[in-house]
Amino acid sequence: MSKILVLGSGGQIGTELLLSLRQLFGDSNVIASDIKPASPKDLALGPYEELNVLDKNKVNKIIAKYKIEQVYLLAALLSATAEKNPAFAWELNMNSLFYILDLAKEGKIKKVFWPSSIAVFGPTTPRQNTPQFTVMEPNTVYGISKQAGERWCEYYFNKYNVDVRSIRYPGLIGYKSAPGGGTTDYAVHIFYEARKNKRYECFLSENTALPMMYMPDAIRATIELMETPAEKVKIRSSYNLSAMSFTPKQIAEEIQKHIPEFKISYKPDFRQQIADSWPQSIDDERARIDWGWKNQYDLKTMVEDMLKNI
Ligand code: AKB
Repeated sequence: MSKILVLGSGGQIGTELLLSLRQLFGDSNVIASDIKPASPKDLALGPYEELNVLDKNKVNKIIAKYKIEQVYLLAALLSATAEKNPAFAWELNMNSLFYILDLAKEGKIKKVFWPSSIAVFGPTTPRQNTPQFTVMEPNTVYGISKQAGERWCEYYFNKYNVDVRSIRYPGLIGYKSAPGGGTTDYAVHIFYEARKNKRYECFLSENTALPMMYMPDAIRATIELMETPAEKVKIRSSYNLSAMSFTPKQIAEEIQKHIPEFKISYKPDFRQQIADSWPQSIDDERARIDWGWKNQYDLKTMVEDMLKNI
């Protein structure tokens, strides 16, 4: 059985991806790793390595120790946090990618997953139904690192035959893990505040439309892409992926159908400018054609499921 390493397994995507991978491939075949020390629960659930992805020697040792064949590299600073610490965001987001791509180039790993984002697009990109191939001039540190990362992934595939696969995630919404440092995080916080306090002050303005996806769809897409035969994965930079698009006002209205007393107010901060530079909706035809991607959740079904579970 091929061994899998999840780097950043304590993060928003990592937490849920780890659960799904272990369900599919067995607890002992999926190694969790995060910069955070293991909790007793982490240790009880399966192999866990405390690891800073910038510690190249330790990354090497863990890959050799478990004879890892596949790596999901999820450790990164997201858009809002990256703006506060540009140099570190660049170091973390880029160097970790190089370490893993180089290990794959040397034949020490067979397959790599690396997450990109809608942040690769910028203010000069067409914002509606943004195509797979289009103008890309990101103006955030996070977006620049993701765009550069995409170019390097494609380069390593073309030059060294590295089997690297990637998705441009939209904003992700789930209840099993907390988001951290993203511009789209409001769409998760809103649920907790709606339940607890019946009100939410949103850091984006009411009509800011952004592409979003429910976490079960995002996790399924990730594993489906990784399990697709290599010859079908035609895009080695990163795939556009889409499920739904909504504004803070629209998600609040959907929540009000279940919690009528819920109130939303708006106080845009620096994240508004980031959101304004991103697409409002995404064309993901290539993912649908190449590896059969299809979302299951829309705004209505996502809100129902979130409120059932939080
Ligand atoms: C963020 O808001 O930074 C992320 C993303 C869209 O990549 N959720």
